[in-house]
Amino acid sequence: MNDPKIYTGFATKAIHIGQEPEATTGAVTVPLFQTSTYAQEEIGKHKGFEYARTHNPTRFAWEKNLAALEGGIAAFAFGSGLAAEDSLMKLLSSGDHVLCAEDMYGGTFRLFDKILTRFGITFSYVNMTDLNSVKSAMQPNTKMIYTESPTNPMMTLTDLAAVAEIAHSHNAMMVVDNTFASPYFQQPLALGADIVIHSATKYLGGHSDLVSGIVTTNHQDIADQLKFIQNAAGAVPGPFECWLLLRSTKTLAVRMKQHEKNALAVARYCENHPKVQKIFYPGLESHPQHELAKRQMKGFGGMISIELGSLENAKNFAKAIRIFTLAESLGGVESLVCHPVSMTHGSIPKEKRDQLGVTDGLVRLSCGIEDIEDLLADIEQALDKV
Ligand code: P1T
Repeated sequence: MNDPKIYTGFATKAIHIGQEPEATTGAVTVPLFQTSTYAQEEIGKHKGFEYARTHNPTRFAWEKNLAALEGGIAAFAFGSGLAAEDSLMKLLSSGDHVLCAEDMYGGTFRLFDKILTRFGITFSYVNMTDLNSVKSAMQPNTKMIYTESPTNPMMTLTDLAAVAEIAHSHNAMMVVDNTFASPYFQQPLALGADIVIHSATKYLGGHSDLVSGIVTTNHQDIADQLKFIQNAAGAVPGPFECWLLLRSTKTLAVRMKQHEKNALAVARYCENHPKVQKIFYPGLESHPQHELAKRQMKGFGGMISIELGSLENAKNFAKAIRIFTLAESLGGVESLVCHPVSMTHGSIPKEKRDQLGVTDGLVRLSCGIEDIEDLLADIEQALDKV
């Protein structure tokens, strides 16, 4: 029953790996080990569990599960996506350089630009779609390439295999934030990335009821260092978040299919709507990287950005929309709408935002799994008010 070889499909792995029936009682759901410490029989004699920052069976189950879904050899869970990023940056030292995608979640940029630079790590930002720019931006001390694909919020893709090759030719690590795609649609390790990071707050959690993060790798030396950092720096999640994530991952495959189905219908509707000036969704044939999306992803996900032309138009749309809730975050079963300039990307300098297309009129849609007829009717009436 516990032979991992029988778990071949994604949904089967999600439901079973790390989620084996519990040994003592046979409980089919992994128990919530809500404890900070473990009784020791005598000095130096214990069951392998000493203290819950280091050892927690519920967290171990979630880490094993996610590693299997991404094709990693191990995963390490953290208290948020940003805590995961901060901890993985501790793989680096003062004097190291990181080459980053210029289009990323605003909080990631803020962490790098406002905090980590103070520790002597340098960051530069390039257009990851231009491989020549990536190559020429590599420096002798570049230890890491860091990208998101698709990006938040412009839905730009990185050619993960090609950029991983550039990273490796410079002995640098390739890190991919896979939050938008989820492992159901994209598995960067198989394309050559060395580390995958997630804001598990999003599709992995899937119900807008937790904040968490996770990192996985397919290299033993990196896994050993991450394990050390996770324990030594201590940014671990609580066991309840891990328990919720184990519950959520069981439906990841069915949720992602429905997110994508709804997003594609919303994107096709918006693409032909006169009030929508531009649309960014890799599943549309008109997306400049649609062919790359088909090559490196198994689907296109549930996130769409639309350009409505002005702050006033964006405000009117956000005010009128009813089923989509105006809120930060994404990836939950309920549809959300976000205004990146004022909400998630405020820490990116305005000139940079303008250059990337993160304008006052840009609105980001996280398409949930409600009935598509209701979502389309809601978007129709909200666009009428624009
Ligand atoms: O919020 P947290 O769990 O700490 O994750 C940070 C993060 C990392 N990577 C990406 C791609 C993200 O989108 C995020 C968080 N993003 C939002 C809250 C948002 O609304 O875009």
